[in-house]
Order: sequence, then C-alpha cells, then structure tokens
Amino acid sequence: MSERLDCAGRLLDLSKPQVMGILNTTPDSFSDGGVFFPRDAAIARARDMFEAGAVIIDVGGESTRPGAQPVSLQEELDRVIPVIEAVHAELPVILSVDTRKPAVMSEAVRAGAGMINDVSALQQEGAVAVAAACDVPVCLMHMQGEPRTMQKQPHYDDVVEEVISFLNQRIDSCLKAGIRREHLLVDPGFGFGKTLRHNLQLLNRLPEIAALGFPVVVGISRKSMLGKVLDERPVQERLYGSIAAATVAAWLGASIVRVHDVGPTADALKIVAAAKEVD
Ligand code: 7PJ
Repeated sequence: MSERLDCAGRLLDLSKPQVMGILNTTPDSFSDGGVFFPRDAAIARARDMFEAGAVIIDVGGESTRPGAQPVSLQEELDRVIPVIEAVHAELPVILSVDTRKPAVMSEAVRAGAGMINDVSALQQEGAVAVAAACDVPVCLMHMQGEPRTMQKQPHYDDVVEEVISFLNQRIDSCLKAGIRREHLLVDPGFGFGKTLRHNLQLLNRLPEIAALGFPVVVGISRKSMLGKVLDERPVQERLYGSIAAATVAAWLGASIVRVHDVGPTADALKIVAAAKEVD
C-alpha cells in the first residue's frame, strides 16, 4: 500500500490515519434562524473543518440515511458542484464526492474533486467506466440492499466474510475496467443494511478488512449503532461515542475516518498515530 495517494494533484498522506470531514449539502443540513444561504454555509463549514484538521472533505448531495428518498441528477449536481468548485479554489484540501451517480462523479472531478466515494461501490450502470476515466482514487463501500429499505431485515451468515467477498468482487470489476489498484479504497459500510451486532462484528474484525491490502475508510460518526450501545442516546449526544469508535477503528487499521466532528477526532487520531509510531 502506497503511503502517498495522488488525488488529482493533491497528495494524501496515508502513513497515519486521517480525517475526512462530512460536508452535507442537502437543504435540511444548513438552516440557521431562518436565514438560508446553503452554498455559503457549506463553504464556511468546509473552511472550519479544514482548519480543524480534515485532510479530505467529502461533499454529498444525496441522503443515503435509512429510509431516504432518491434525489434527481440535476438537483444533486446543483447542490454539490458549486460547493466543490468554491472549496477547491479556496482551500488546499482534497475533495471527495459522495455520490452513486456517474454523471455527478465526472462533473465533480471536473470541478476539482480528487476522490470518488460511492456507497454503492460503482454498481450503477456506467459508474465503473466513468470512474476509470476520471482517474482519481475511489472508495468502494459495502451495502446490503438499498437505502430506502436496507434496515428492514439485514441478514448474513458471516457479515465480515460476506463484506470481504463483495469488496473483492467490486475490486475485480474495477481492475478489469482499468482502474488502477493503487486508486482503490474499501469501506465496510457501517449502518448500511446491518444490525448492531453486524456493525460491532465489523468493527471488532476490522483487521480482516485491512488485510485486503487497500486503505480502509470507516464511517461511524453519530450513527445509530452508537445510539444503541449508549442506551438510545439521541444523535446530537453521540460525540464521545463517535470519537471512541473512530479511535478503535484507526487502532485496528482504518486509514481514513469519515466524521462530522473533525477537531476532536483529529486529536484522537494523533494519539493513535503517536502510539503506533513508537518502537
Ligand atoms: C458513509 C458514507 C460511510 C462512506 C455515508 C451517514 C450516512 N461514505 N456516506 N462510508 N456513510 N465511505 O454519514 O450517516 O460509512 S452517509
């Protein structure tokens, strides 16, 4: 695994665990006291996360939360492209685009994105070819089912083995389409068609996923698995749980943790890196 990943000209240092800050551009994400400037608010948020230690900012315009409804191509483009363009021009940060749509991937990379983050692992028609043409790193995430229904009845015989087998299949398809091996990252997809037990098994056995030999991305921040472990704690009270989960994941081999709370997580990952480095 290479220590430096070229993300459309901006280098990602993978010698230590790094923070990916979540930048949600869905309209319900930025409302403050009735004054509503989604684009400016999103850019200000990117600036804050960069200053707090995010080396990647993941821009998404489609909610993939359990039960979420689909969004049109034009709507998704209108949400993410101006934000990617503006943040790319202002900050020396790597931008990733969180999308399942091939047309959004190519437009985002044209606008300055240096990474594609796809919760459906490039399974949409044409996505693998478009990602290959984009020639930027791609995060392949596992999901069982689709967002609208995925939490209804998740089932696995062995969740870790099944996630690994799925990722291996997607890796093969990507390599066959000409995506470079060093451009691939993998993510077990916490909360995407998984019960609490499945999520905890994936976290406990994260080293098996890291053993695939690709950088591992992990997204647990504020997710319901934390609320469940913490006796139904509501989403706005999951900060400490989120930091603990990020710390455990980084300790067990995650290269990138995707989080809302960048500053506290960056501190935690510095402790992980310091302890891992010493001999
Ligand atoms: C993930 C993601 C994740 C990656 C979301 C949320 C749901 N991308 N996009 N991994 N989750 N790679 O943040 O609660 O876990 S959206």
